[in-house]
Amino acid sequence: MEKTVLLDVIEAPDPYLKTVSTPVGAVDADLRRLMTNMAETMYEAPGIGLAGIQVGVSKRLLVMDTNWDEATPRNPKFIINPEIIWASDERSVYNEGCLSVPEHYAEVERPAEVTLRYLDYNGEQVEETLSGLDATCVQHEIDHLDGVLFIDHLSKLKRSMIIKRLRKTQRDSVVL
Ligand code: GNR
Ligand code: NI
Repeated sequence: MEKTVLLDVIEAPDPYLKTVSTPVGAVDADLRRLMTNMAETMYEAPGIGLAGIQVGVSKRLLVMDTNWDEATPRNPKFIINPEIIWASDERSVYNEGCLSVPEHYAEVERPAEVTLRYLDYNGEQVEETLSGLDATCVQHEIDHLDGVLFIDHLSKLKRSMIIKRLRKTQRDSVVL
């Protein structure tokens, strides 16, 4: 087993985060190594999900694990080329955060349940219905694959306030 590598997470307003990611061609050893490194980066952050584009890879893949804590073993879900094939009319609201929008949180409304079709870690096709935080998280991640951040679901005023604060934090953290 090779050593895992922690990846740098790109932060807004970096325009790279607006990239629409392209489908993965083959689920091979290189892709699995990338996904393992993404999972390690997610757990270290810590976060409950991570999309390729956040670590500079514009491919349609994400990792998530909404259940883990110190007492629960890690059980990352690897999701490649996801498609939402059904979404509930029922909505749910969650106070979302994002590793690419550090220290900012806001309520976002999304379908409460979604059915997905995707390829797993082994390249096998899976269909499954997610609800609760899993449904919220996977929709947040699929948004990343389409170049969309949770702040894009907010009013223009709230979004621009957050962007302004992010720019200030980034300016203040530059070491001269
Ligand atoms: O760690 C994360 N928490 C979170 C909380 C509510 C809704 C979505 C998320 S995903 C986020 C990690 C991240 O930025 N994934 O892209
Ligand atoms: Ni995010």
